[in-house]
Amino acid sequence: LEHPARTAAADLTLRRGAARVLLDNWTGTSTVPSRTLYPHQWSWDSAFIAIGLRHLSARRAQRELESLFAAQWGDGRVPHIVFNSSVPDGAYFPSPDFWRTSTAGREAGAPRARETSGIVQPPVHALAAWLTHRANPRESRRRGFLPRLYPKLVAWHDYLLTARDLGGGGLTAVVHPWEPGMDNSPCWDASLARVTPADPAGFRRADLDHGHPADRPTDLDYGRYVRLAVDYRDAGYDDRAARHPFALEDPCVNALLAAGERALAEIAAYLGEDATVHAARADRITEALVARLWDDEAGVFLARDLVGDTLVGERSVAGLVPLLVPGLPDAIVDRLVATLDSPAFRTDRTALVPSYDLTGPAFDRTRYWRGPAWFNTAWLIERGLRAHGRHRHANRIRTAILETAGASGFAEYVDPTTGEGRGARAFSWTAALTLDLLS
Ligand code: 9WN
Repeated sequence: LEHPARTAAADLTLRRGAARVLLDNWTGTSTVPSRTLYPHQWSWDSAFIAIGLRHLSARRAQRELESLFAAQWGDGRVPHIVFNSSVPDGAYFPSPDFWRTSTAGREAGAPRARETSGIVQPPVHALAAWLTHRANPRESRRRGFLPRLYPKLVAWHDYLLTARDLGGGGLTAVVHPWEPGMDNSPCWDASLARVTPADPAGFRRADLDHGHPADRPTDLDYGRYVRLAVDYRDAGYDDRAARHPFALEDPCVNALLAAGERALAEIAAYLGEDATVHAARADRITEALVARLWDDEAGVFLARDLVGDTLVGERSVAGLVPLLVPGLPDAIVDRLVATLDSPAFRTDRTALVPSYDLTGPAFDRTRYWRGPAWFNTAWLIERGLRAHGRHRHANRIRTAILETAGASGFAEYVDPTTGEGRGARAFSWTAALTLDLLS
């Protein structure tokens, strides 16, 4: 009744296709985002994947998160990639011999027996853990899932809110464009312009073996990504010692942290631990998000560049994701919904939200995070709209996710003006979040 355009038969076919992707991409302990482009374990991918996988196998979904947290560092950080040692070095760049975390990250508590990256990704994990638990509380209890994971989730959030509160305003900062998970967003352009790119002769991009150059970041972007990562590595991944020429507060990352603290409050209450500390933290992050990143004129949250202490005047999907945060002031929710409905973020072709302002100067309909619509951000916004009672808007996005995921073969992202798939196919979080919306 809610979605008259879709039939039960279409949903069943879609569910089977999504399940197939997740089964094919499972390695035995975790799920690769893509067999071709991303043959290791990624941090926020694993969280989204668990959210879908819980409907197929609660046990696998738990293991997805457990395998990621098994590579957590002593200082609490959860690395953005956990490398699979059986995959050849040349299959993905940058590989373990670039990050060298088991040696360079020793002071910061990097695992000695595993290779990982040294940077982080958005904290979707507490939410994923709570949703995974709720999918099958008996299996969760039997395996002691939450009692084992809870202290690790707390240490992870502690890292983000202490070592990474570089602005001192109660928000967490990203120090590399790979950290917010939206690598080449126009929001980073001005900050990245200050970074001297590394010599392109010093590295080889494996992504171009599988991805079309027009759909991927440029060589100049990569030169800067490499420079920032090498400098961080050479500072021992120590946030006090590192210079951090690139340091920003991102609204999507901080919204996920606030939502994550709400999830931790639920987990703590369930375990009989003190839930009030998490609820208070969620309130504080929400207040800081509004005070430091809300721009009423732009109608979205903006990133704050901590080097110049200025808001970045580019509107991206990251600025709409705070819809996910419970307790956001009503006036801001109204304004965000109006922005979603405006020509900047709404197309006739697909209700999937573009990653960047359709009317903005840097808009590019195929290039990765500079315009294409992604399924994870659409899912987060759908969830946020629903939580704020905006069911009509939420339904429109839900239908678009289902239609576009199926039609594109579970694409990594799509051209928002045509709905055409771009990037990898059989992409795990696209399949996982489709499955979640169907369940
Ligand atoms: C770098 C795995 C990851 C996602 C990111 C997405 C892309 C990597 C890359 O793929 O980034 O981390 O090589 O381009 O931008 O959000 O987690 O799916």
